[in-house]
Amino acid sequence: MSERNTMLLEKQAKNGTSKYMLERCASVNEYYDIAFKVMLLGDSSVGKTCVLVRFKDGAFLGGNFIATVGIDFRNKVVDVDNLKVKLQIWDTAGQERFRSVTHAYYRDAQALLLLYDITSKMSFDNIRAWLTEIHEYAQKDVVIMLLGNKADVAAERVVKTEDGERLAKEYGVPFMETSAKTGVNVELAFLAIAKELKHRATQQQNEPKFQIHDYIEAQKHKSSCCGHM
Ligand SMILES: Nc1nc2c(ncn2[C@@H]2O[C@H](COP(=O)(O)OP(=O)(O)O)[C@@H](O)[C@H]2O)c(=O)[nH]1
Ligand SMILES: [Mg+2]
Repeated sequence: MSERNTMLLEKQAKNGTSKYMLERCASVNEYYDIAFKVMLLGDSSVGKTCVLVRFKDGAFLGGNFIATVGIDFRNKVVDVDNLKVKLQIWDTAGQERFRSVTHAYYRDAQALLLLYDITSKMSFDNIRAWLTEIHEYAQKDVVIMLLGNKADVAAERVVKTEDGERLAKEYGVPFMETSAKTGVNVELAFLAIAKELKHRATQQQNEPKFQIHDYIEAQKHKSSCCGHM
């Protein structure tokens, strides 16, 4: 969210006029009602850049390794109920994980997508370190989601789905396996985040809370009946 939007939000919160702001903004010809900052985190080469490109452009950057230089972001507007939600998705370079520069970036992120590669035990083992970092530096109410990426490469899998599920349960975060190559669950991951953030921002007191875990489970089952990893 821009500095101006943050200021507006704070002002409204002080005035007690509204829990959220509906500001119609035009950005590169695309209108949105509300915007959120989302960050992709995880070790180098787990597929963060590919997942972002898959979501943003519906394509897969196969073959060569696309070195992410520093930190970069892409915007995508999605429809949630009747609102246009802009996700500003920040892509990071994994090798910077213990550098203070990355911390500064996710301090103001509303959601974090934490990725590991199902063909890399090391990237999975590092998730705990990532979560420790996140709990130290991110906002207290940040939405976290764990993603086991490269679900398409079954032959080289070394991290079982159950292991991912167990770890996610331990930390109380939603989990799913994704593939930037086939696209499986990529849109669902971002949509679930967008829905959760939108509901948090606009929820009235008497409204039932949005259940991100239930939503994901329902959608996963829907797609698993006919989808392929
Ligand atoms: N098979 C497969 N390869 C992937 C997938 N996602 C990324 N890759 C490959 O993994 C490598 C690293 O991806 P990249 O997005 O650059 O990782 P990052 O360092 O986390 O941004 C590249 O060669 C990608 O083509 C996926 O879902 N399936
Ligand atoms: Mg990258």
